[in-house]
Amino acid sequence: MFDKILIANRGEIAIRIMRGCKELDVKTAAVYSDADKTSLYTNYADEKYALGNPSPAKSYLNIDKIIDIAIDSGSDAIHPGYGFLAENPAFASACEKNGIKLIGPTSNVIQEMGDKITSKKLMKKAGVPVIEGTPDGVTDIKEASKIANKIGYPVIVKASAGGGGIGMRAVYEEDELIRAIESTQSVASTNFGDSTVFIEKYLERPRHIEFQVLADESGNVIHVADRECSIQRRHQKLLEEAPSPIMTDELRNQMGESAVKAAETIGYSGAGTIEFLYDNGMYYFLEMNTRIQVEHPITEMITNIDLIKEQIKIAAGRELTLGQEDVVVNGHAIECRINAENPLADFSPDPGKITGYRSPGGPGVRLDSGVYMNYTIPTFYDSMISKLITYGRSRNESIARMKRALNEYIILGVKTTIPFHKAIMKNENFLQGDLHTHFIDEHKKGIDKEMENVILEDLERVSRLKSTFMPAKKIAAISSAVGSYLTNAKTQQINKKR
Ligand code: MV4
Repeated sequence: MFDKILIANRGEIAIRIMRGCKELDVKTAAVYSDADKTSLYTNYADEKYALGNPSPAKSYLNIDKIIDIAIDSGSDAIHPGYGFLAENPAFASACEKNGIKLIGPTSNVIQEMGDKITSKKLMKKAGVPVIEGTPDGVTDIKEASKIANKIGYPVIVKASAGGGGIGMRAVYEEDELIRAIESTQSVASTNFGDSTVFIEKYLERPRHIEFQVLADESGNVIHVADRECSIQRRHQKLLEEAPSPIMTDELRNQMGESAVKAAETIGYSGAGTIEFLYDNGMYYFLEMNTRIQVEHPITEMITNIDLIKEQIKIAAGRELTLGQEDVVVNGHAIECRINAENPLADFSPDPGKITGYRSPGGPGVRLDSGVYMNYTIPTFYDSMISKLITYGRSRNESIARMKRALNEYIILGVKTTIPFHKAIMKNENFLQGDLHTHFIDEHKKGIDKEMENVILEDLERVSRLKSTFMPAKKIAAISSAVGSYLTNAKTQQINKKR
């Protein structure tokens, strides 16, 4: 086992990784930028090292600096978490060159999976279902038109490099094809320095279902079940659940077998995720993520497997002690991402000081967070405050617990996505498990209306506190904090009602 692991990340995931290290009796080293001097995670580490300048490029993305710190601190491994240097082949190769074990796959595997054309080819060859489309990049418009006609419209033009749906364009008729190709090429070129694009059949309302895999360095591969991640906004996940509401044992065996094949065929090692689009009874490989993901806790809850500890043990060269038969799905888990954003103003970020904080608890509630009362959320990084995870024996129980936990959760000083999640918990389509990747767009009106209702309910709850223990001044402050989500017009309407 490693003696010391450097955690090349910040916030809740740094804490989550350190928790795994503690349980394995491995020492930890944290890195922090000037903006993270007061961040909670640095206190969980045995040692901490300054990165200086808060800009991501100069701190958490600074490969040379992080490698130097790993060497100077005597760390024998680096855990990259998610984002930042996770999935950066240059970073993986720098670790390899310096004899530091990166907790993740090899640089070569990261590179191959980062290129969508390459990964799709590898999967097709391995017999994993892929969406019909051009096998290579398209440059010739005539050729592209011919293929698009053969596939049948709508088609989608995607960039081979990068990810996160950047530049991709759905095309409904031949007339639009040229412009879509040119636009995707141009966006891909600016963003990734690679203008290669490809075309495939466009699925209009698919579900996003992903499989967790674990692979050791001896070639043993298992899948650790599925997650449903269809509720996204501009390719940012907001809420995930495990298992998918549509999952059956049969479908899980089938998709799980494809996921295992996918990992096997590329010689994967570590924890990874195989993303699929599910449409009309069929599923197709979309992308592979070669990192631990934000939403890993829901898988941990339903399988009782500690994915972080498994990652570390695999990187230390141990063989998996879990066989496929040891992965038993039990119950249901939901994760709500609590971000400092105003969900009633296009999810615009609202970083700042947390002036009031009370976290939820009780049966089936897990909260992975990196914040505390009076903490100021820096403006330099993502706006996630915490991940609220609830577990139940059934989907309904996990939903009931999520509703309760969201109502217990008090965050003052910044606007959060809590009202959004409360609205989702009441949405009839969500309750039915009727989900797809355009869920939020399609139900925006209803969700917005429901958010206004829950904010009104919160105001009522605050006003009821008056008769119990809180001074009037405090009540007024909370009341105005809750009301600040709404537009001025709406607030006036509420004030009249009160
Ligand atoms: C698609 C698709 C429909 N048909 N490909 C979005 C991100 C990128 N990784 C791939 N994406 C999509 N690819 C075909 N052929 C729909 C999406 C998509 C999506 C996928 C997963 C989760 C959320 C999404 C939201 C919008 C579009």
